[in-house]
Amino acid sequence: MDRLKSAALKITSLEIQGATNIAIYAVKEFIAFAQRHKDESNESLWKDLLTAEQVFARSRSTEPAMRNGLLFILGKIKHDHQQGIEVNLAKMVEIYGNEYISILKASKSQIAKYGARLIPKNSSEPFVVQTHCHSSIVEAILVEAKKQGRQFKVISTETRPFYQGRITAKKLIDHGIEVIQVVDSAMRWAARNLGTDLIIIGADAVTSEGTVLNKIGSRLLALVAHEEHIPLYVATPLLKYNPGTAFGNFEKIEMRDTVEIYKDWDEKPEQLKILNPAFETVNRLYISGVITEAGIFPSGQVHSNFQQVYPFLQNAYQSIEHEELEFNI
Ligand code: RUB
Repeated sequence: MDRLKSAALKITSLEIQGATNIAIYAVKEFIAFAQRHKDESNESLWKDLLTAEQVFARSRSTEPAMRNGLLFILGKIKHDHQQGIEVNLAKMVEIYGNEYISILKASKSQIAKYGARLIPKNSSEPFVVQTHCHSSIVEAILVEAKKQGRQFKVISTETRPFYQGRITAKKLIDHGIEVIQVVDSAMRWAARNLGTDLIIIGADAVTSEGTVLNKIGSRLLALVAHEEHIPLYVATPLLKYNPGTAFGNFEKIEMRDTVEIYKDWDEKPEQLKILNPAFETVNRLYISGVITEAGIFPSGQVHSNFQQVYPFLQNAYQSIEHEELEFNI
């Protein structure tokens, strides 16, 4: 369990960042945990898997793609058990874990293809795409568009306090894409003065009402998009959907340690209160569409598309919720 806890700490500390990377990393560590398990009995491993799931779920809130991954594995195993299929538990964690990772990776490639089409092939004016933070899915769209020969440049925000915008800038420049970086508070100025044509952001979570949760500053960018009449798209696999929101559960917004903000400020007054919310909500009214593996549509349709594409996950969530004592997830 100690190795699993240090893996979870890498998520908490942002050594592993971005919802998709976090989900893939957590699932791989979950598989490794099952394989390291000394006790041969399925009962004891099952109990420890439930604890391991909780360790990851608490490593960062606002990460349904990670939680859905663990639910996918546990739900499939439970389903097999109910069908009377007796299995080697560690092996099944590996099989279902790898299946989830494959689904997530395939979604990313599909989204990259759909999203790239939003950037015109032969634009007479230089096309400008603006983004915020670092989203590996947005990055995949832009890299795909570049591969297809589409001409554009990118405006990226620094994204304080962790400067994930630098990851975006570095990765895009490595692919030969022109990037202009601005401080977060210049996002409106940049949209207006640098001629932003399209805004694409990632997502950490999507609710049943079509609200998107993403890095703090995303709502601000959405308001800029609204004011400047710029289309704003959210690039997200359906697996970021939190099925619990359809039953009245809230997706929590992670509040991070305030030291991340003032660590290099020696003269911070003792009495000063600092807050460090990691994410914020973007109302569906500000979203032109979500770019998903099932196509591009309004964010309010994520719930029904999730049910259609991943009925197993929707059912697993419901059955597990009703059997909390037996399967406390
Ligand atoms: C990252 C962030 C990203 C989403 C989507 O925040 O908000 O936009 O996680 O990422 P943090 P992806 O750096 O705090 O994790 O598209 O890679 O899933």
